Amino acid sequence: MPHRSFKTSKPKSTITILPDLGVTEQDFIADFKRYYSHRLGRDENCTSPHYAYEALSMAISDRLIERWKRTYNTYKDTDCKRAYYLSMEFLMGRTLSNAMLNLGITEAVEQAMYDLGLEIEELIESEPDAGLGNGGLGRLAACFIDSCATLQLPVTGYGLRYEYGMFSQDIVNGEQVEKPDHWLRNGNVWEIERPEYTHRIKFGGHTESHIDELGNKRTSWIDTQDILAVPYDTPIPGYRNGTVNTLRLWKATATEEFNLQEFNAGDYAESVAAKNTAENITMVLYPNDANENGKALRLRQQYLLASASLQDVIDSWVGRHGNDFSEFAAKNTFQLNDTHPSIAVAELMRLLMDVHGLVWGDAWAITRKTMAYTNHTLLPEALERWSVNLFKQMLPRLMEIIFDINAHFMAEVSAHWPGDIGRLSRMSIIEEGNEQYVRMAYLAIVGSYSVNGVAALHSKLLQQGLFRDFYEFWPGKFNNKTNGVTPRRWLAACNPELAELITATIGNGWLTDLSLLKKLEPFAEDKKFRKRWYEIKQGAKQKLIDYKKLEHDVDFNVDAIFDVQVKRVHEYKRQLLNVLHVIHLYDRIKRGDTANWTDRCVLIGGKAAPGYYMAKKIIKLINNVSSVINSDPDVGRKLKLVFLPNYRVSAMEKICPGADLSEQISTAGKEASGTGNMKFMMNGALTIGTLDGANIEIREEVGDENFFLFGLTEEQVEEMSHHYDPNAIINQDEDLLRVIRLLECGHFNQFEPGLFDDILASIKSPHDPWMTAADFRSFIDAQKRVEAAYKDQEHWLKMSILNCAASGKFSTDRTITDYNNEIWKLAPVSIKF
Ligand code: B1H
Repeated sequence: MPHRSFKTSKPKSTITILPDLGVTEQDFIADFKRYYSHRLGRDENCTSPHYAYEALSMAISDRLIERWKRTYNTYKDTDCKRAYYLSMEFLMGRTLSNAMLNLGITEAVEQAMYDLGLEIEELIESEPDAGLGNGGLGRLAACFIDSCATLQLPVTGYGLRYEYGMFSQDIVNGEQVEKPDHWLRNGNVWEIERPEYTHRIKFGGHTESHIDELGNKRTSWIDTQDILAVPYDTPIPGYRNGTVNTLRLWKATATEEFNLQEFNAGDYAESVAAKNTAENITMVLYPNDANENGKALRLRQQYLLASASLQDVIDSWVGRHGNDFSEFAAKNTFQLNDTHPSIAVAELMRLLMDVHGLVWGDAWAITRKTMAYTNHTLLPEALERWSVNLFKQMLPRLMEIIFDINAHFMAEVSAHWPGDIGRLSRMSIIEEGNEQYVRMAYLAIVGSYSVNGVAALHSKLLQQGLFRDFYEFWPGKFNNKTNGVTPRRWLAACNPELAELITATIGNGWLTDLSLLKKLEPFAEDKKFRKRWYEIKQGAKQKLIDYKKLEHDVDFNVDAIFDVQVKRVHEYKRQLLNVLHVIHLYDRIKRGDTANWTDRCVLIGGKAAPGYYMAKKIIKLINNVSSVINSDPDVGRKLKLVFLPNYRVSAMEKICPGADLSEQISTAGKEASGTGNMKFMMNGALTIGTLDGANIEIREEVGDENFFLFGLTEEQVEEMSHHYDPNAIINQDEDLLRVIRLLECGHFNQFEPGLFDDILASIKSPHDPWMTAADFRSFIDAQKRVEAAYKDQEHWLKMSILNCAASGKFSTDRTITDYNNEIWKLAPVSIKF
């Protein structure tokens, strides 16, 4: 590690080179130095780049503050309609390079740091990821708030400030080992604590009712154990437009009077220790992607988010309008990111009635015009249900309100379908049985004016399947909003070379209007352009090799197809099918069947939920197959398989520019949308995929000839599930049979007998919901088409360019514009700067 000695000589340029920040390079450098030495107390003896990263981030965030305050006050003063994105997850990743890009100062800061003898890259790398999310759902929230700021929409993100984010993944002996992610260990220079907006959150206790002087029933929720929610704000700058929106994350803390009794009894240490109970609530992110877990602490988290955020919005409303809520629904809308914050429906009712004195009818009318719900999954195991008993104990007042909402709703349903008992029990928010449960999705639907899915197929399946009764009742409530990703982070920032080529070719309008990428289409025919495209892709592949070489002792081959599957590990995403293909390729090499071979490097990365047995087995399988293949001299450069440990946002920023082939191979009907598929496409990878989620729309945009389609359709999956016979399929397919035999004879687990028996059993089970065997043949054939296509480099490059050119639809700017036009209806607010 070099010593940090800052050059004192004048920078090369003395003109104002940070116009977007209204500061000269000299002033900026002076700020940086002041922070480094006076605030952080470091000098040239400090070898860690971390403090230079912090000083730089402070200098940049200083310049954001003015605009942030102006944005905040403009929204307040103009009393414009506002939206609030309620989400248990915001998977932000790193902030520094994104902030520089959106402020338009990347090159200038790079130069300034260079003049100081610092490598900007090293500083960027020393920032920890803010991993406050599991995967696609959390990253979508992060992309959404970037687009909202860029579109100048008054939208605030509300979430939780987990002390520990998504665990960090180690691979030990081929197995996943989870390590806690204490991302706040070194502080967080981007956040500002705002204790003045602290709110009190109630838990436990009981309710008491009385009739008020007007004859209305009034309820108090008393003898509660309260905790406090303290907000921490992070600025969310729009792309070079002066808007700086807010992400407000709640941290749970103990109230002052917490356990006063024990304190007075002399149990000082015990009472202070009891603070932990309160602070535990926001201690850790639950690492279950697409799986409900039913833990009481999770319900506490959900309620804290809903209650603190709603109180925040209502307090600010009352500050401007007093107790007059007649315009509240016209001026405020809440988007619920899945059912995780959907208790907000009941909490808004409680606050309006119990705290602000509205009667049921008025409160219900407001709630139903204020809430909007997005569903992100059809998987039954991910649908949230909370035990009524748990609810009653933890949140007795909320449980009463939910029963009341349900009673009103059941009356509406029976008025519409008199005597249809079956429908009543199917649609009830309360699931009856040995134990009663609250169906959170139904609560969200009943309490919202809009319900959307996240890709066309997914929204259709919601309407025809999972939410069919509700769709028949309220067809107008249902709509689709196909997901997207922000092109600032996922093209401009992560792939600057490609971004520069695009800008040099079609101008820079694409950064805020991604449909302009269409203009690249004719350049697919331009040989010089293709050559440049090729060089950039190869450069990105080389960079990826260099980055990964540190961790792996693998002899990579930059001319091989880089075949990439990175996402959470889940059976429905079928990393297993990918491995079966790799084993098949290995088998071909061993058999000598390598005529017309195309070299391939398969990269797989992703985390398994800590309690997900099969997902962890699949990781172990990938690693075992990898060590056999990579060390076999017969295989050599023809084939490599590498597991990329600790996949996260900052890893994807390095991976997606270097991918040739994007694996989107979920069982049709199971992946709601996918968003990694969009990042790869934007960066010029071709997709091999099923007709699932947003793959369908990707293929529509780019054309079938530029997409490698395979597999059963959703209808075929559904139809085949009634008579699925994987053993017959295996026995009729020589290649699959050989793969299965290799697994059965323990070829990849020579010293660990029986290790993969459960995986084999799942493939052979007639009840395998993921139908891995059914899609094997079609997958292998599609991969053969990939190999042939890759051999024709010029043609492959054309397809790569056309994929990027056709990716315009998948910008979250388009997604958010759709949310705004069809759901929120906010007017953009321009902020002078
Ligand atoms: C998605 C989740 C999810 N769908 C439960 N559902 C969670 C469910 O902590 N939990 O309990 C966390 C996450 N995540 C993903 O959302 C879909 O699988 C993707 O297909 C989709 O692209 C993404 C964004 O819409």
